[in-house]
Order: sequence, then C-alpha cells, then structure tokens
Amino acid sequence: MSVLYIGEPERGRAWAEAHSDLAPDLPFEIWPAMADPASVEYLVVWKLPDGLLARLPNLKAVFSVGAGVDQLDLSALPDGIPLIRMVEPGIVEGIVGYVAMAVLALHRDLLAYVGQQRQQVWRAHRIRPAAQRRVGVLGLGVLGTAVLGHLSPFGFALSGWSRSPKSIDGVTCHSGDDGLAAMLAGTDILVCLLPLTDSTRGILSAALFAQLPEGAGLVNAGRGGHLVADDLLAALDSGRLSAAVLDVTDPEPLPAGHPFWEHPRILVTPHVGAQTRADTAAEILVANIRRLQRGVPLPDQVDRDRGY
Ligand code: NDP
Ligand code: OXD
Repeated sequence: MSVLYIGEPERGRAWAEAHSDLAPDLPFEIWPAMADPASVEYLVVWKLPDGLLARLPNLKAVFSVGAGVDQLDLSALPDGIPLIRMVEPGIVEGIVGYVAMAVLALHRDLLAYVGQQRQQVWRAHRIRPAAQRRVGVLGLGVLGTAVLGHLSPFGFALSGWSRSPKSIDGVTCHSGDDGLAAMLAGTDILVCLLPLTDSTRGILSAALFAQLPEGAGLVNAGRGGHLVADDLLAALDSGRLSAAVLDVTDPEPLPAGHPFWEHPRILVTPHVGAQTRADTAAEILVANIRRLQRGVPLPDQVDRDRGY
C-alpha cells in the first residue's frame, strides 16, 4: 500500500517529509519513482501522465494537489474511484490575501499610479469611500465565502453569486441566471472564484461585461479559461472596464508577446493566488486516507457530473 505523488518534485519532497511524520506506515513516492505499481492505492496529482491509470490495478482514490480539478480529465478516471480536491488552510489564506490585495489595488487606483510613476506624474485621483464601492464575487464556495468574510471589515458593499441559493451575513447573495444579472448591475469590482466547468468556461465575456456599470474593475483568481481575452481587451479599450488583475491565464505561462503583458491597465501574476502548503495538505491527505480506510464519507469529494 503506497501513495504516489505526481507534481512539482520540490514540492513533492516537502509533502513527503510532512507525510512520513504523520503516516510512517504508508510509503510516499514521488513520480516517476514507483517501486511497484500494484502497491499504489492513493494518487496525489496535479496532471495525470497518459496511460498511468491503466497501470495501477489497486488504485482506491485520486486526490488533487489543488482546490481545482479542471486540469484533470474527469472522464478518464475509473468509475467508483473517488476524486477529492484539496481544501486546506494554506490555499484559503493565500486566496484571501491575494483577492484583498487585488480589490484594494483596484479600489485605490493602484494601476493608474504605477503608470503615473513611470512617467513621473504627481496627480491624485478622487478617493471613493469603500461603502460606495460594490464588490461582487462569482462563486460562494470555500474560497468565495472566505474572501467575502475578509473583505467585510473594509466596509465595501458585498454581494455574491452561486449556483444554489445561499445566505451569508452581510452579503447580498444571488443565484441562477436572473441572480447573475441583478448582481452584475450593482458591481463595481467583480471577482471570479468559480471552478472551471462546461457551464463557467468563457463566462467573463463581452456579454457579461456589458451588464457591469461603466468603468468596473475585474479580478480573475479562478482559471484562465473563464476569461475571453479579446473581450477583456475590447472592454478596457472602450472604457466599459477600467482595469483588471489576473492571477490566471489561458494558456499558462502567458506566452511572450501576449497583449496582457504590456497592457497598462492589466496586472498579471503567475498563478500565485495560492499555493498548496505541504504541511497542512499532508495532514488533510492522511486524515482523508484514514477516513477511506474506515469507510467514512469524505469531505470535498468532487461531483464528476457537476465538474467541481
Ligand atoms: P467550491 O467548490 O468550494 O465553490 C465553487 C462555487 O462556485 C460554489 O459556490 C458553486 O455554487 C459556484 N458555482 C459553480 N458552478 C457554478 C455555476 N455554473 N453558476 C454559478 N455558480 C457556480 O470551490 P472553491 O471556492 O474551493 O474554489 C473555487 C476555484 O478557485 C477553484 O475551482 C479554482 O479554479 C480556483 N482556485 C484558484 C487558485 C489560484 O491560485 N488562483 C487557488 C485555488 C483555487 P454552489 O455553492 O451552488 O455549488
Ligand atoms: C488550486 C490552484 O486549484 O492552485 O489549488 O489553482
């Protein structure tokens, strides 16, 4: 019985170290090392190498290294093998900090000041009170809800959108298509924290931007596939959007020469909103493996039909 980790090797070594303290009985290997494919019961993976699953006859569960699972082909996973995504405090802390930084940067015109500094221009923009800035979050899951909780002390008017109806203190919650239109009409800074699925791919498009107030800002910390790049560029050119902070792009890395690199009103970061923390993730992995071994239901299991 063993765990096979497939991801960035350096991070794998940090997982292995934390794992060996917690579960010395359960060998932890880092791909491409694999002493005996028949002994691999648990896969911890970012992307799956082609043909690997067919070589693992005793696989019991697949764990995503990250919170998202869109990087995996869900239809290729054998029926009856649970897929569990990673929900751990390091990811939550990372995204909360990143989105707070991005929302405040847009709220306080940081991109405009960076441009002005390059040109040695000393010019103040009017400070808008936070209570007059409406922040809307697409996705009210683990991350969207945590972000809203941490934005609350700044005094923004907060709203959020999810598939099923929700109720969160201090947040106007919307759901469904009508709910999306209602939220967008009253959103000055839109944050995307949706999973990438067939229903959310390309959601950040001209049709959506047209429903935002003129000059709204955008933060995409979900996935690059949520955004239609040309529609963003057109919306920035026309003034429909004022600025965008993008942690994720399609493809990643962003290719040399892509218009996002040089755009004065786009801030790009290289998918660093959050990084799974090896020590806390290893604890959660081991706890979940123990649950599986006892036959206890698992939290954060992915519903393959929904895609998240
Ligand atoms: P959750 O599964 O906890 O939450 C997803 C939310 O999105 C839920 O509220 C869900 O609605 C909503 N949703 C899904 N599909 C739709 C839809 N079609 N229409 C409306 N709402 C929808 O995910 P997390 O909060 O943990 O993570 C969200 C995403 O953040 C990840 O999938 C990943 O892509 C991204 N991420 C990015 C990171 C980065 O470094 N930039 C790091 C970690 C994650 P409902 O509640 O009704 O199910
Ligand atoms: C994740 C990510 O999904 O890092 O965890 O994007």
